Amino acid sequence: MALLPILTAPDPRLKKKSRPVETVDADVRQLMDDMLETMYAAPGIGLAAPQVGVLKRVIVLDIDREEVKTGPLFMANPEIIEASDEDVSYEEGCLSVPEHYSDVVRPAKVKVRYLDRDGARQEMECEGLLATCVQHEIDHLDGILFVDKLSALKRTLIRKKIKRRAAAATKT
Ligand code: K1U
Ligand code: ZN
Repeated sequence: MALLPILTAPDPRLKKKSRPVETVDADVRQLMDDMLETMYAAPGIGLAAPQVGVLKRVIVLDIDREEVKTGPLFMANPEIIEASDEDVSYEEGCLSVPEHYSDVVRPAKVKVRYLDRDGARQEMECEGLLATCVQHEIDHLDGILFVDKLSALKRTLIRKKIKRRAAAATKT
């Protein structure tokens, strides 16, 4: 397994749409394993392939909170096939937008269809933090960051901070 570098905004690869995986073969399984190790090391509770510069529709998650412990989840070509009318607001973070946290409103429950690490078709009902996290990761596959879902004012403030930090990093 290998630790992969995590891209941070404003890297243009984070804004691209990822391609579906044709089959879950040994290369895809290796990518999933490397992403899981990278996510644990970060540390984080989810990671999408574009965050490590790979434009494939692959995500990994592992939620370990008092109320829910999922263990490692590997999903290729995840798609939301049902979403609740009820919404919830959750304070989200993102490994590609470090040190910024903001409340994002999303459907409270979703049903996700995906291929697992063995290439078998699965469906999973998600709620709570798992529902929030799986939607956040699927957004990454469509080039959407959580900051894109905030009010224009909040988004502008965060983008200014990101640009200032990127400019400072090039001077050092
Ligand atoms: O996609 C990502 O960048 C990962 C992100 C997932 C996420 C977190 C919260 C709400 C929605 C999506 C993270 O994992 S940020 C780090 C984080 O939440 C965390 C880190 C250590 C322990 C517990 C949580
Ligand atoms: Zn993220």
